[in-house]
Amino acid sequence: MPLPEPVAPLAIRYAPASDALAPDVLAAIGFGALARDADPRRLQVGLEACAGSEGRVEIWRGVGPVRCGREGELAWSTDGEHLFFAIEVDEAAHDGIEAAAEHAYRTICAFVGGSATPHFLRLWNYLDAINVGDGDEERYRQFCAGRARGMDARMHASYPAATAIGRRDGQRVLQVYGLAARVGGHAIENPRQVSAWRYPRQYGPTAPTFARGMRSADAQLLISGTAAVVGHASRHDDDLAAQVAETLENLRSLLAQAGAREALGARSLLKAYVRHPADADSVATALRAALPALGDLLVLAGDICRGELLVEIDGVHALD
Ligand code: 3EB
Repeated sequence: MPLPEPVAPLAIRYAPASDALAPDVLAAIGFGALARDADPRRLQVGLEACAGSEGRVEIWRGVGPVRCGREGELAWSTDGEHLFFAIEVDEAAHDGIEAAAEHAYRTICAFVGGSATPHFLRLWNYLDAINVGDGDEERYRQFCAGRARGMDARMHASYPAATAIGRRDGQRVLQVYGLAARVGGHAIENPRQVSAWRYPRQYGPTAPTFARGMRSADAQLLISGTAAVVGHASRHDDDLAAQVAETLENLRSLLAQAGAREALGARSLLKAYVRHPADADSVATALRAALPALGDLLVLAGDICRGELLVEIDGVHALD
């Protein structure tokens, strides 16, 4: 069988906000109060940007002219190789976060699975008050249960990379957006970490269903939200600097597993989520010191899905 032809890469960068989007832009993701834009390519994630990231926008540029639109609740755009999709689901209309997550994933799986770009690579999930609720009633755990129920068999066969982060805007609206492609990627697990879908019962009745990373056909490593979790256990409770250092070890291990030729640095873009906005500057300083050549960094205030975790990092790294 011939190998799939190489695909020109999706270009991701963090840029100052701009009014008009160029015709090859697939997505423009801003941060701040939830707002719906007339352009389906624009999404506003309800997290506060900090440590110099204020006003910046994550821009995805496709490899040619982009078509975009809305279908039902979904916003989408495609260049024929890549698909951006986004959905915002009102929890009240679905009797809570669990059913809202199920609905979001069912809707996404139906749309993407029926498109010319049916291969999921990466998903981002943002929900209000992620740590509210005790034990198995915690909203993150309910989200995990609904997400898993809404996933179709193809997604259960190979989980995409993902991030799940808590907002504090009091808006009970689940935001899910993601990237799919015409050509499938290759999921990567982290040898330092138990695969999330194999987490033991103590973390909830339904394990989180995501891969630690995804190598796309255009040779990018899409890095899932990564925190100071080793094996399945959280490390360095309440020690910010040690959590950052442990998270960097996890990222290095993931890159090695993905066969990255270069270390984290000039070919990497990272997004750091900090539980306490007051930690934003020290996390940015620590990351810049550890990775002086880093391509770019965004720091956002957001809650991590385990109460003891203070910081989580996701991003993208060019592999070739
Ligand atoms: C962890 O390692 C930290 O539920 O989609 C990271 C990335 C985390 C994605 C998700 C959760 C998710 O378990 C939490």
